Amino acid sequence: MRQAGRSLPEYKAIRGEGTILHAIQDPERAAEITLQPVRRYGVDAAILFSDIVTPVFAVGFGIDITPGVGPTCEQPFASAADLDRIRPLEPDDLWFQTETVGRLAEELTIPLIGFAGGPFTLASYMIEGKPSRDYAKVKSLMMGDPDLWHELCDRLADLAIGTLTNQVENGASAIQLFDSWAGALRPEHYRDYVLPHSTKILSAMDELGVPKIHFGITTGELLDQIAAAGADVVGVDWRTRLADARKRTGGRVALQGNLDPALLLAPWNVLQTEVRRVLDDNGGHPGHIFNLGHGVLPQVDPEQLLRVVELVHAEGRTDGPFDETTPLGTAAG
Ligand code: 1CP
Repeated sequence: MRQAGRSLPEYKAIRGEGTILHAIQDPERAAEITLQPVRRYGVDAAILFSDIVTPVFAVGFGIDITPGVGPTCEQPFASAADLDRIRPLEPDDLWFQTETVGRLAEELTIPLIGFAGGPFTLASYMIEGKPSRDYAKVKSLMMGDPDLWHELCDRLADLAIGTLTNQVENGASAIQLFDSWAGALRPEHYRDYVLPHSTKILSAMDELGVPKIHFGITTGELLDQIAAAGADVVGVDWRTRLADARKRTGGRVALQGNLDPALLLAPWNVLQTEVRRVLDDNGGHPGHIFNLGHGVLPQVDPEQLLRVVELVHAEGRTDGPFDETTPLGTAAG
């Protein structure tokens, strides 16, 4: 999830001035920021320090990340002429990502998760020009000019395939497709306007042979389609119980989630009850990756996250109790 390391003092010490897009172009720093939450928390996988807009930025569309706001575009995507601003990725465009992933593959003893943004979420920033609550411009372009919408998403799918392939070829051992805001759509609109593009991305990953995680928030009504897009693992936020998510996905996929991240701010006795509730909901099923239902809030006390990891390791493993001598990442759970 986004921002696991953002509340850490060691992150603030090396993050530097400027936007995050500046920081990720410094492979030594980006690799170190990726490793910080791994060292601190002893989690079972690392997620690359990057952002979903990286490939859109790398081909020169004109997108930035404004601190405290999120992705912004001075000239949002509005017409067919703007397609010219989304050229295909060339090998050198992602040189910094190649180098960061390569360094991490050498240092990590646990899996590295590479990631990309899903078509709806990326298109939403490009069309709205900033984070949105109602997605009014996105939906009006999507339904008012479906041909343009599909052409835009096709190009975004190619960018996602390019960045994911680059990450896997350089050492990432799983990928995650974040279509965080796709839950804003009705199921039939998701099916017609988004699913074909997510399916294209995930099926292009088949030949790379790595596990594929697919996630969006408020996607309780879309979980069957998110699974059908070709995921091995479906991320579930906190609104849907794991037992229900398992029914909706037909038991064909593993699940990831589903602790409400806001509860990291609650007293430990409350938080620990909620962690156990997620584990109980899973009911010992082997196909569960414990995670938050969305990103870590910046004001979270790192001690709370550490306690959660320790509790999950002590009680959540389906292959027996956590053994300190087992290298992280080799045990299922
Ligand atoms: O936290 C980490 O280091 C992990 C790396 C990571 C990931 C996996 C970052 C760094 N971003 C992401 C993915 C990402 N980016 C998603 C998908 C996951 C999710 O839903 O959280 C999304 C939707 C974004 C877009 C984005 N980038 C936002 C959200 C804006 C909105 O619409 O509300 C924000 C705030 C960013 C900036 C960003 N990306 C990452 C960090 C650490 C930050 C904050 C840095 C800053 O403000 O300077």
